[in-house]
Amino acid sequence: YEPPAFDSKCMTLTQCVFSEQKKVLSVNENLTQLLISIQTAVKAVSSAVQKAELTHMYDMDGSTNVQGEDVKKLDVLSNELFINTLTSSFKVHMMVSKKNDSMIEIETGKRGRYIVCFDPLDGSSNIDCLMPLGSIFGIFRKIHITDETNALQSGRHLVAAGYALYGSATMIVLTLGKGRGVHGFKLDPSIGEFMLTERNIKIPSKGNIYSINEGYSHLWDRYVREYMRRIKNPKDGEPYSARYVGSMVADVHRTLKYGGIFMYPATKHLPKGKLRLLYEGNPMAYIIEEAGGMASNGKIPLLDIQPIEIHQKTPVFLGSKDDVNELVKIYESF
Ligand code: P6P
Repeated sequence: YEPPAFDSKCMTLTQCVFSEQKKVLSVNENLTQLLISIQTAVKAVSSAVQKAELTHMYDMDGSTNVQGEDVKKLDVLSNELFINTLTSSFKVHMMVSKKNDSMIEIETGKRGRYIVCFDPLDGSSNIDCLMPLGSIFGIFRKIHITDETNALQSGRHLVAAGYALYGSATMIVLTLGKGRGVHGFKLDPSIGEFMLTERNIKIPSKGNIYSINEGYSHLWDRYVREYMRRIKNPKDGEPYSARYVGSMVADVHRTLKYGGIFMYPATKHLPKGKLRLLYEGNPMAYIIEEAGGMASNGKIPLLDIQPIEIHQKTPVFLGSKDDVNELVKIYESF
């Protein structure tokens, strides 16, 4: 079954998702309501981020989160906005948030059929210096009675994934998978709608930008060091350029648009890497693969990993297919 191409005549994110749902009548997917709630959360977070300094939301709230990081007030607000809007959609059975130690149950009367794994405000260490921030989400259908296993589905079972980028504009990049492409929607604050601005985004098959925190180069595995040596001192062609914001959504969005490779490898002090599989690695991998790219933990595709713990970490190598493939081949040769 080849789903029809994305309906580019539609204008808003909600109209586009609704028209997509109408096409795939065989599966009574009802993501529209759920994605409306996510849009509401993103609009509210965007507003809070824009006004953070004016509303004294920059400073810490004095606690540390499950990741052991200092919690900023904006972190707390963003998490509550996502939890409350998703709960009030009546479409969510259970959630996993980066900011909550355990999974978030929904009261029985408000439960729906979807599982949402999200990072409500990624890159929050960059809040005070006005670097771009993001939100990341992945959506599964509920499959098991026992809740924990519902969240521990491999990325291949995602039914939708997306991110919001709070930068010079607020944007949602979304895919419903299954060949229906990756699409970009920019928030028009004057009407409060996300408008389709980039249809069927495809990542270049090869790029010339690498994105990694080189401060940890002495802690990388040999295959990563060898890959970096080759792209910085190529036998032929120009060396790659370095770009690293330190905010995953910003670094991945640039990689999606321009090509190249984003890497957060395992290091000696973080043997499983830093990024989390459920709400950072998998949603981004789902988007990148749908855009024609590749996402790996160095050995296997991220989407093939069978999760065993909701906050488990994974090394992340994603971007242009040729670039990620070259890294994986070096891993295999060691
Ligand atoms: P490092 C931000 O804190 C984050 O979780 C991701 O958004 C980003 O890619 C990564 O950590 C940056 O980590 O160790 O380079 O500062």
